Amino acid sequence: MLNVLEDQPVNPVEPFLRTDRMPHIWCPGCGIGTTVNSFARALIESKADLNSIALVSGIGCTGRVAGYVKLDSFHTTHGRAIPFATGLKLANPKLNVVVYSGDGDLSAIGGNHLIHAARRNIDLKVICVNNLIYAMTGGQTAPTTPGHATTSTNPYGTFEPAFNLPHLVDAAGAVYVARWTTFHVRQLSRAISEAFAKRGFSFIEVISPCPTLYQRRNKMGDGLDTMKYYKEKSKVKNGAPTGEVGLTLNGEIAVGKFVDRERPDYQTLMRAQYVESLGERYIEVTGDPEPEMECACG
Ligand SMILES: Cc1ncc(C[n+]2csc(CCOP(=O)(O)OP(=O)(O)O)c2C)c(N)n1
Ligand code: SF4
Ligand SMILES: [Mg+2]
Repeated sequence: MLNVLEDQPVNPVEPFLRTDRMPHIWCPGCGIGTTVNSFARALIESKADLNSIALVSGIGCTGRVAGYVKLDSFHTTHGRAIPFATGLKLANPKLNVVVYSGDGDLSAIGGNHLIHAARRNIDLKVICVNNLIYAMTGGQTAPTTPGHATTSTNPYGTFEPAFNLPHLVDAAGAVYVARWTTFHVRQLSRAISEAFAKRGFSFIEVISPCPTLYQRRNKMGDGLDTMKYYKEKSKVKNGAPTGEVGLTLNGEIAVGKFVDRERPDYQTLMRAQYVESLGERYIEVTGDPEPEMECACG
């Protein structure tokens, strides 16, 4: 007899998820789950060794990703995903460390860590889900909110100049910088695979809808309306100067790979410096387990 449940095809992304944690907390039409789908597909395409990956999130709706992926994952404090990830990478250089967090977590409270990790060229792959607000806490204005947008803290419209995140991390020294939207699922997967193949600080911004707060307050419709909006407004501009890709309330969304360059990463520079200064006295941190110590007491 046909067992309908057992004969259901398994979604290729399912093995990468902690399905026991479902249903997830994200609202209908939210873009965060779409980004996780692209991330899982990038893991499949890049044939990444899942045991070598650690994923670190901060706090926010996006920060919940750490709880849903079936990887070694860490849900850290607000704004501290990058320093936590930096510690992981330094202690175990063989790890592929992914930071997966929101625009507020990474560029507001965590903004200082973001620019210094880019400057130092720490080997991290940062995926920033940019829904243009602090969603989890009620849709407050973030450093990424475009001028004139309405938020819970600016009900008459924002007037602060917003961060252009690709420009910020480019200027600070990131070696790979791309932006896609949740409409561009394949391009996003490819960008994540490329970041996995790159050594140094990679930053992928994903413009993503928050239909519950940002889209609703700005009369932009639901999740599907936003997909149509992204399709209509996006323009692929690979290699565009990042100073020219800032976002506005209803203007063009420049997407593409903006930066792809080579620069020695933090650990390469650290090793060279210590070898020069200490010679044979330098003992490299490998992340391998310490050899068993013999007990002096016999
Ligand atoms: C130290 C501290 N300050 C403030 C908060 C409240 N808080 C939680 S999430 C968040 C904003 C998250 O925004 P974002 O990173 O953009 O994530 P989103 O929810 O939009 O995905 C804030 C301010 C907190 N948890 N800890
Ligand atoms: S509040 Fe916004 S960002 Fe958070 S889960 Fe709902 S739609 Fe997504
Ligand atoms: Mg946000």
